[in-house]
Amino acid sequence: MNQLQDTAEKIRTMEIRGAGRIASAAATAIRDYVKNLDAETIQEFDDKVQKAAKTLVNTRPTAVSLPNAVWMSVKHSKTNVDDAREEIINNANRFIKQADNALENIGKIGSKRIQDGDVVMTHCNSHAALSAITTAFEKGKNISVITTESRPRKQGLLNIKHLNDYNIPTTYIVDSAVRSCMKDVDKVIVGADAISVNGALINKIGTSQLALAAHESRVNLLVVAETYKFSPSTIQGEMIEIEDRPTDEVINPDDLRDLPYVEVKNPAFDITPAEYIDLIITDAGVISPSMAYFIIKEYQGWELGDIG
Ligand code: RI2
Repeated sequence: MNQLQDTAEKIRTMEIRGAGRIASAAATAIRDYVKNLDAETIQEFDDKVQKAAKTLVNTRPTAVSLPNAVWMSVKHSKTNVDDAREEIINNANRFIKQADNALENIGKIGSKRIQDGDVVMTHCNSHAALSAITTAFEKGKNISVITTESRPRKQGLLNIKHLNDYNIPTTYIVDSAVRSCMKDVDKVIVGADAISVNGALINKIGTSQLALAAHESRVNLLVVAETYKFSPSTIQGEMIEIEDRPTDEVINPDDLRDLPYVEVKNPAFDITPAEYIDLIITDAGVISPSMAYFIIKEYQGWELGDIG
């Protein structure tokens, strides 16, 4: 359990971050946990696995890739401990491989939507969005990128390092320069923490104002999302919880001393309605936001009528 707790802590503190990375790290933690799990009965085994699963799922509430990865991994149909252990290990390994393949497929598919000469704007640090961008560049498309800083955690710094390693010309801007710079942009490409059944995108705070600015300028907004980032429970009417992170990520608490009337908020994500999204690039292919239900049904096995 120590190793699993360690992974949980790293996800909570964002040492491990990015919706896809979180999911694979959680599946790995579950797999390694069950490998050496002592249990006399299947009931004891299941109880311990459920507890471990909840520890991981409770670390960050928004990225649906996390519960999807965990519940896909721990689901088993066996009645004895050794068979259940084996099934969970296989499930987790399958998920990890699927996630790796998904990034590669997204690169191949997404790169076709980027044209030679494009200036692409991106926000936060999405491995899926970067996969499409770097694959397009590797195919010989002469592109450049504008990346936001992405306050408060400044994931834009990860983008400039990654893109620089690929020799891709990149411009770094503060988040509030998004609208001002939109006149230079051919398309906006962002990742996803979750996509709900109505095709809405939940992604890093600031994505929705980027989407508004793109919409106003008639610039296409492309979302890049693996099929495991679609939220099945939204079929049942569940809302995706927006994570509120510690306010010391935004401002030094010392600066608030003697300011008793000041409150600081740090919502980590926001919601972009489907009408601002031109298409969603998944590892299964390109879809319109209105096809989110199809992905949930075909790739996660949930459908209308499953009311919980
Ligand atoms: P990939 C990140 O969340 C960003 O919001 C990013 O757009 C999204 O996950 C998807 O990232 P955070 O962990 O899975 O930085 O594409 O809060 O890497």
